[in-house]
Amino acid sequence: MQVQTLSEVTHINETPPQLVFTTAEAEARVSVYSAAVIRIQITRQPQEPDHSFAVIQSPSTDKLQYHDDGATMELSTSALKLIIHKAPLRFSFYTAGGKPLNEDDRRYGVNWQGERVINYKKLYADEKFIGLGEKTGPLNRRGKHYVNWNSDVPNHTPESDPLYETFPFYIGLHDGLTYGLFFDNTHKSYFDFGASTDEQMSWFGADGGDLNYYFFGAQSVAQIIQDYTWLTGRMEMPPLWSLGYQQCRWSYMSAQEVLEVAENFRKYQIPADVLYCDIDYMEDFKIFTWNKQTFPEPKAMIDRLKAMNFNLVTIVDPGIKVEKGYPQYDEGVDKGYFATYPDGEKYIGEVWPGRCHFPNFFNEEVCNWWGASFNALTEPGVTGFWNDMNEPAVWNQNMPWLVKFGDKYMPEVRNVYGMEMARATYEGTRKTLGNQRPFVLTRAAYSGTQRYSAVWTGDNTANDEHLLLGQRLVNSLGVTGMAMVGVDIGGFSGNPTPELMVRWNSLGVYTPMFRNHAQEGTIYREPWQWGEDNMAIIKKDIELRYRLLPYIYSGYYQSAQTGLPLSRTLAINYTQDEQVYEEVYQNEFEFGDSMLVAPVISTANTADVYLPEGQWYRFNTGEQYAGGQNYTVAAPLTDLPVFVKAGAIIPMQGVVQSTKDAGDGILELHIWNGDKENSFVYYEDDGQTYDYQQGSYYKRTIHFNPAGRQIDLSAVEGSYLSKYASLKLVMHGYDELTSSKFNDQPIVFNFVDNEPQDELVITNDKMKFVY
Ligand code: MIG
Repeated sequence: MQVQTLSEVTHINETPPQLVFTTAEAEARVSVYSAAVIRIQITRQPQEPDHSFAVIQSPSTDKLQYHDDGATMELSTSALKLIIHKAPLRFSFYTAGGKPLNEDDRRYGVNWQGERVINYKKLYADEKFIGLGEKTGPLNRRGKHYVNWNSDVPNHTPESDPLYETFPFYIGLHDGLTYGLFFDNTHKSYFDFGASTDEQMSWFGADGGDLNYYFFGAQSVAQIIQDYTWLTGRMEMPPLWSLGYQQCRWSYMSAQEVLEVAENFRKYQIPADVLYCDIDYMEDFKIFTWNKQTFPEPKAMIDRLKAMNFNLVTIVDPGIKVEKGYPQYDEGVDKGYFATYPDGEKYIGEVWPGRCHFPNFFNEEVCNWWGASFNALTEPGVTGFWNDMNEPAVWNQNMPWLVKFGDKYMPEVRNVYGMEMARATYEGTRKTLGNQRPFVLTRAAYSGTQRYSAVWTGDNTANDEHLLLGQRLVNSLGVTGMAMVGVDIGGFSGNPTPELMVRWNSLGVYTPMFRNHAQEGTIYREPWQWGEDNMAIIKKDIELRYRLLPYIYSGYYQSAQTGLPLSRTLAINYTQDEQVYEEVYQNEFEFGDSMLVAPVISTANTADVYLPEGQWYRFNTGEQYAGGQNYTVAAPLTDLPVFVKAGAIIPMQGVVQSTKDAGDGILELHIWNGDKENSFVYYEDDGQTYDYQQGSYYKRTIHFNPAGRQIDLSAVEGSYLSKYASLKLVMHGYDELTSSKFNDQPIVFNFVDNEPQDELVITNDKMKFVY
């Protein structure tokens, strides 16, 4: 094997927007994307046209600021300093103030081992690492090694690696500083945070391709996430219905069964919005078909679901059954749309339908064809599209490395196949659904997938370890830009105990996507399968999810604007607090701006929780806690430990049975007493179309000013009319409040905890309360 280490610079050339450093074996190109985002691309290949599946920005065209000091060159922006050592060529990043953030290992720097390329970095004594998306293991990934190679891993454990998705982006933390690094390379890749190097180095690399990375130098984790999602894109507003409760199963076997499930939700008055058809709705698992015996009239079924305010999501797998007369097969063969061996023979792998071909989603024409096929689903009224098996999975997992997708060999593009399928699905269904927002859910993904799809974490297991693991995966995916994430609530394989089902459902309330799903052969999981007492708890929790939707939807607006996820590991906002990385506390997360949730296993009825700095209230009891401390708190199955920050502003609504219910038209504005000012951006739109992109939204800032004993609602922006006509203020943590002023007119209040005052008519103008 030939091993090479990047050697000394022989030539430097500025070809805007790049600085190009030539060495005997390679070329290194440095470009600035923004003050805090610098790209380094080191290649031994002749320059190819620049292409990325993830990145949607281009380098800045501002003149590069640098000076040559002989042995080094210094490139600077307002946020970063990059010192380029010339002999040998090594890169060191510093803050603008000159503090070291990230430095190449001086001995090995960038190194090739055959086609494999690795970048060795200095490991700082106190350095921690978070990120990499869907990765098992602890919140702090120091001392761990990870591989990215999208894989179908049923029955994975809390240590299994790799799983289904690739997000080669991490955030490093040391000396009170923060940086991010996105290694944009779709080959099989590796991240090693000081495992097996006797604390000498951290490193990342891939089996092929360029050493191509983006360095983020913002000095807060939240800002790094914003910068990373600026570079790779943010989610759109999801359809509101997808934020309601979702009930899935492998499989509801007939239209009749689907309808019965829907009827039961309405009969028991358990709110729900979404039902799923897993693979058995198809004819012989042929994608874009319906089983004529069991789903004879899909449109009639979906019409009845619609009448009950349900949306339907159907599954699609990439494998197209080899069968003459099946239109997707015939057309795909005719037009050469499938993956092949190098001699052009079509690759065959076995999956659910038997022998299958696999669409080449790296070709736009194939994507358009795939997208148009969704007519078979959208015509009868399907609005959600679940992309499974797109790692791509084939039985035994051994798709040969020889397989080609167009001119790309499988090892080069495997990690991005699922994302491209999700993109084709999203773009196709956006066309067929007109102005309606499609809901796309994918199992395999790569950085940037947030632009097209939600993800779920694959086939988990019905036990407490997976409940906790699932939360860490959700939190970690949030760091890498995936805001819309779910886990199979209850656990996919195995049977949950009733306690686990109840507990996991209560955590589902605070999961960005709230979906209950189960493997074939397991016991039924619907809320009424658990006995009356358990059903009552499950129902109450699902009702709470619906009560919180105004807060959650506004939270998604924030995600769409900034890339900040709804479920936030405490490492995002309490980065320098050592406690948040402790094993007992590492699963805790903030849900939106104002809530903190501590996941608890089903067999415990107390929980050790850590509350970071500040003042906190228990959401359900109003009990107050001083932050910066740990507590053992009660955690009965009826009350997951959830806390709200002093000063919290949480808009809620009354219980509705689905997101399409008109409700009572009352918006509740809950405020928790505290001594710090706070504000919250409230957002609403029609929840289903793209009209919001044309200004049809309703947005206002709610401001809480405890010193002035005042609450202000700014004037409304946007042309959408709120569905709420009146407002109830609910003040928590105050003694009785009886008199106050509304828009300078005295009014009589009687609003203590959960005892709102009379309703006030909401106007679009500024509103002011003084208490
Ligand atoms: O080989 O469609 O992860 O959610 O229920 C299993 C059947 C295929 C795997 C998915 C799971 C889904 C199941 N699928």
